[in-house]
Amino acid sequence: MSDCLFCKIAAGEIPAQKLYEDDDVIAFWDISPAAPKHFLIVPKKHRINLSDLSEEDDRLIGKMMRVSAQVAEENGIEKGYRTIINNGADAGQVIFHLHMHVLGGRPMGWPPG
Ligand code: IU
Repeated sequence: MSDCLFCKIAAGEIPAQKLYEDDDVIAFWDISPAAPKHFLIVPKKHRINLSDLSEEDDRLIGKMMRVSAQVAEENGIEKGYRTIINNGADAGQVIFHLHMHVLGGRPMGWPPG
């Protein structure tokens, strides 16, 4: 999508502090971190959120999960990190391109706000 910020980051048109990239996904530090370590896992394909997925995306979601663990380990938070996907405005989604938050480096409360 031409006016989507995360599509532009995925295409390398807008810079980000990249942590991982392959043909399907990109991971980069969140610009406004909510924890000492906070990065995003973003599929390169434009999908709005989980509600926008079809069966053909199953492999992609699996990769997002696996890469989140890999990047968490590479950045020293493998002992405890939280993954969050905000789906829809009521859940706090502000960027309407699917992304998974990965947060670590501090104790996490429950339930989340
Ligand atoms: P949300 O789940 O849509 O609420 O999360 C969007 C995130 O994208 C949020 O944590 C922002 O800080 C983050 N972000 C970013 O990393 N880089 C940007 O240029 C912009 C937002 I705009």
